[in-house]
Amino acid sequence: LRQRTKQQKMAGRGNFSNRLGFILAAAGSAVGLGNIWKFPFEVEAGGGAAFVLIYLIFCFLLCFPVMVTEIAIGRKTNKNAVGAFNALGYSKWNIIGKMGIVAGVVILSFYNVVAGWALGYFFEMAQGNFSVGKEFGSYVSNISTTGIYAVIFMALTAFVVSRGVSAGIEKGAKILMPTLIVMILGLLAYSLTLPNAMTGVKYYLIPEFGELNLKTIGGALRQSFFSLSLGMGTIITYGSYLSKKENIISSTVSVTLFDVGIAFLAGLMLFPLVAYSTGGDMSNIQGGAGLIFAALPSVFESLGAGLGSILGAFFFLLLSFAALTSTVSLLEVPVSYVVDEHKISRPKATAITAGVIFIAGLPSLVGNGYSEMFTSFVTYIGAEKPVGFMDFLGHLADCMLLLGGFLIVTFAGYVWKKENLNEEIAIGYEGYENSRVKIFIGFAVRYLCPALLGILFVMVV
Ligand code: VAL
Repeated sequence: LRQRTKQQKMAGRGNFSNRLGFILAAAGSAVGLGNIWKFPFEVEAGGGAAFVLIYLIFCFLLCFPVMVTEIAIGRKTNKNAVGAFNALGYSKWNIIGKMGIVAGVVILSFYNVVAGWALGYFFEMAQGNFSVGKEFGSYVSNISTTGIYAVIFMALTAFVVSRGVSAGIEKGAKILMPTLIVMILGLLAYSLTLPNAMTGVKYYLIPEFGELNLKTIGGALRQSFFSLSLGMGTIITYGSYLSKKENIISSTVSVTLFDVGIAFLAGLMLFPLVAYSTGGDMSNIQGGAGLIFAALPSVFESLGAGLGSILGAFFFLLLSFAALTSTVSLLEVPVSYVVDEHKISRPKATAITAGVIFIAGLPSLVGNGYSEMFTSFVTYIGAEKPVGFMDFLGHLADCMLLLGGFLIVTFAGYVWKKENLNEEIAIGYEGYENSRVKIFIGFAVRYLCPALLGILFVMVV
């Protein structure tokens, strides 16, 4: 009998135990390096609040219907990103799922490297070694250190995923997400008390509409898809573990608000810290990827060795937690595919996929100064200098996410048909039939999203 239960357990795909479990896991996927590391410097480059405004519009107008569709397709079929399209009877369209898996794998390959830096910085800060910021370039090119942290991070991710949906992913999110919120709020409250904090807040929030152009609008669109984990198979997969009792619309609203809220708070926490360390002079702050890894350590140093070390360690631990719930969701996409389609046990599938993705991440690992070839990998037409392998993959993935988003709404609107989509959403949502949101979703998947995403895709990639 015990043998049989074990077999049944292996065949079963698992489920989130309740709505909160799903929301925390999906929000855990969404909230990640994208929010705390990328969002603030995108805002800074894109004209402050003007960028935030466009970003919010994209999240609620374009990403919202995409997320609803992804969850509905996953839940309807209880299948992985590829199997879902087969189960609906449209196996030709499973190309959307395949592209999602590839995008998820590509992202995880380099994301894990950056997550490893965050973990490494945690230990550096804890030891009071603030010089890593100034030596950021040599830190990331030293692959014997960054390589070890990348291995550790992938192993942690694999550990959570191998435990399954409720005992691994959900449990992890239930511990890490509340901790993350408390940490962000604590650090935010502290940073707002520092001298020149308001200069930082103003710098962050006063809109400069002059800085809005096609490039920054494209940046906002890419950021919204990346941050909400759309087009990478994750939300379809997590949706497949969601119970029929739950309301897809309100779950999507919660996840979106969670993601947008954390990104916003991360910026609000960061810029006062930066303003404090520069004495309120914001004319010369370092943007880009270095905003956190290169600039923050000296911010913490300026708070004094004891306090700086505690707060610095605290910050990079927070960043590592945020990254972990995201890497877990990214690894779950191929694992769920391998478990469903190839009937391999979850622990084995996890070990194999994590190993392969780690190896795929090696060019990103060495492409930050160690290997000349991968550090200056390609020069885009019209660009001044070459970008590294990691940036190249980031760009490639962004294109895939937008294309995936475009294709999935088009699929739902014209192939699977909005009636079927609505039928799935109505389960778990009393009164959906006569609601305005139903009219919006129908309009969005047929006209709004395909048209806008199609146009923007051509304009910004
Ligand atoms: N959405 C996450 C992030 O913003 C990952 C999964 C890309 O970091």
